Amino acid sequence: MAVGEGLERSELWHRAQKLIPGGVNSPVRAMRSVGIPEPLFVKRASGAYLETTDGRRLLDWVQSWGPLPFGHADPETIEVVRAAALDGTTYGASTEREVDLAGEIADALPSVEQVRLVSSGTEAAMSALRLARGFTHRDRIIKFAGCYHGHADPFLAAAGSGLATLGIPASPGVPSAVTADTIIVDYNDIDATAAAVERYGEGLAAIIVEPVAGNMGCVPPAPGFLEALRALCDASGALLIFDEVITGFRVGRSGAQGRFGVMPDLTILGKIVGGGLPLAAFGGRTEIMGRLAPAGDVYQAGTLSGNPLATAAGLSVLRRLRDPKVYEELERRSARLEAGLAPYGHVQRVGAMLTFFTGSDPVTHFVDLDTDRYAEVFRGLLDQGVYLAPSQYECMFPSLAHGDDEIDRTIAAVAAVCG
Ligand code: HOZ
Repeated sequence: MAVGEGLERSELWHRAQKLIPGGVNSPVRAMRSVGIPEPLFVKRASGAYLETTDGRRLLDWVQSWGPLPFGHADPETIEVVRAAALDGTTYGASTEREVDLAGEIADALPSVEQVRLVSSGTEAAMSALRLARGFTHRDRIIKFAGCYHGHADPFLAAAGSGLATLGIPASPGVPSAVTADTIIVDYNDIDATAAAVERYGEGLAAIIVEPVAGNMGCVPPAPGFLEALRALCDASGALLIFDEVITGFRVGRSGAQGRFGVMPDLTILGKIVGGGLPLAAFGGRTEIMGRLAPAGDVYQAGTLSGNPLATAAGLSVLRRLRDPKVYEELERRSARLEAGLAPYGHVQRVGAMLTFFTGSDPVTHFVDLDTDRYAEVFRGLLDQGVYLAPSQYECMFPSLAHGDDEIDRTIAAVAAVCG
């Protein structure tokens, strides 16, 4: 069936547009920017594949934007979630699994001593920033153009992901006074960051960064960039915040901080820590985290925080990620994909996250990408049953469910479309 056909899908889309703004519950799901008027509606998913309501089986490289190192409907995750649900879906009170999950995170991430669990990456980023401001008694932050830290007000300036895709430089509804304290610098530009710290350093609460950018396409940190941020924070008294929502447990068990050997003061986590259920976290040294209420006076809370189903899923996944063979295999498969795609564009990869750029130039910071060409390639691949993110500003997320067959089939499809 050709892309866009299917009565059920059109009916659904019609209804969705009436009932849901723009027809979608998160802007990155819309496909207009790749020239497809109606987004896919997913019926079910398993392993590396999605099945849509109009009966298509798609080889899925989006994988819910990153939380699934073992692929969709991973049997062990399903089993622990089912078992957890039988004991109740939420208590609004403490559980043993929350403590175990915090322990698993602290054990994996070298910079983290204490963890607070929340429900989304946006919430984690927003809370980490409040904590950094409360701890330092300062307001300003430096953020990098093209990095995306969820949709809380202070971060909606020159943000990547859906804002880059839709060309929304700054969102109405965000008070200008809030973003006035957000200083924007180009990713990987050490001199510009140093100049910003020089200028605003006294009032600087934090530098926040995706240690591998995943929301302007996959953009690795230049050699020395993360180290320079660490040194600038140390010199100015600002906190260094790594947003590891995408990189955490993906580019290695110890995240980007372990992979690149640079320790932040605070770490934001999401996606994989929840094993595919809504859970995120932020953590750091006890000295800083201890300022959170009720231990301290920086307020942060959540009814569903540490949800028993989500902690069950997260624990099941994180415990299996203790096995180094998982990362060796993710690395091998991702490298195979990278090598196969490289002749047809420009591939940037760190561990199991990569972007196939349809242009040929290396991407080192946020730039306007050739979205028209990407849209053509996206549609060509979808016609062949291969589903990439509906935006050039996002990543592909290999999992252990993507075997060599899936990888080779994708390379062949790209060769047919781009060759
Ligand atoms: N980080 C994800 C996309 N880059 C977020 C998914 C969403 O916004 O729905």
